[in-house]
Amino acid sequence: MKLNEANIKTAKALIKKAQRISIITHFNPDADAVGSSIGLYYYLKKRKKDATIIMPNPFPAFLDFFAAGVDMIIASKESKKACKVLMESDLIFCLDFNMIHRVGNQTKDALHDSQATKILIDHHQEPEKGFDVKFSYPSASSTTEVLAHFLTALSGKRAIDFGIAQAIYIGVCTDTGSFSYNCNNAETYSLVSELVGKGVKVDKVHQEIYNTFSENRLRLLGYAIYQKLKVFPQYHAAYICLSNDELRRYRFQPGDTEGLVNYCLNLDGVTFGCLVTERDRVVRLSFRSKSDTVDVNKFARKYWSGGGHIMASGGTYQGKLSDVITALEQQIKTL
Ligand SMILES: [Mn+2]
Repeated sequence: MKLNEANIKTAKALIKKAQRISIITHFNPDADAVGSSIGLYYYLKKRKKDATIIMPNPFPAFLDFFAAGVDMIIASKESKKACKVLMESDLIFCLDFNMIHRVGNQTKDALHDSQATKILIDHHQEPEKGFDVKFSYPSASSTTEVLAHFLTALSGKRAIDFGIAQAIYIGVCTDTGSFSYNCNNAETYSLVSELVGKGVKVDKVHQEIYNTFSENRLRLLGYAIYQKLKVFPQYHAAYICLSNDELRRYRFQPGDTEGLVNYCLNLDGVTFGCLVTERDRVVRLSFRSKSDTVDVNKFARKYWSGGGHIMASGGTYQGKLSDVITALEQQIKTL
């Protein structure tokens, strides 16, 4: 990955002169979103910059092991404060999203209206206008992979210390499903090799991320697969749908359905998987594909005002869960 040199020069100058820097990522932040935010935060702090992380809403508890103790504003809890910080910043880093509204309702207007220069670091396709400097690399495994190249371009390989290396590794590892998709670039493994060289303990990170389920989360997984998986062999599709009531029954916590959609693709012959979850009045949809001929980014954009990547995407719907299911089952027939 060769980052645009003119953009690097611009970013360097912007960081140097910035008095107040904010870092923001997408709503329902995943490990790549949290990892890239924290990695960049450590870098800026080390350079004595005034930097603030704004998380749209709480991140999954399994990320506490490396994110606990990092100061951040949770916009869903302190929206006024979050908006104020955005409006008073002179530089805003936008990480792991490609459209302003992806930061969520609490901060999207402030992010849009803020006079700060906005730098995008991301790997989603077709970022919208509204970012001033773009480091958008859809072929990258993760935003943290782009961030690694960004920091190296700014300050050399020494820029990445252990804390930053671990944050970067977490994004690469989770956004590739532990190196099972989106990871055919030799370059990704060179980066991982360097990260391990910086002290990242791959086994420890995997323990923290994958083997720290609550009992409720594990039982929810069992229930979802046993009772809720619906398979359409003729359309090579499967989906799982979980209502508010069902999630409540298993005392749902953010992150508890992380990775659940991938179980649909465990089925031989199934190339399209979907997880539908109802959260209060919003229905969330996650899509996964394991075939080059099924583009779930297009699917999410076309039907669910969402988007993402060819193999992984998402969308939302304000309305009844039953309406979503009726529509989805029709859409599956067009696959
Ligand atoms: Mn990502």
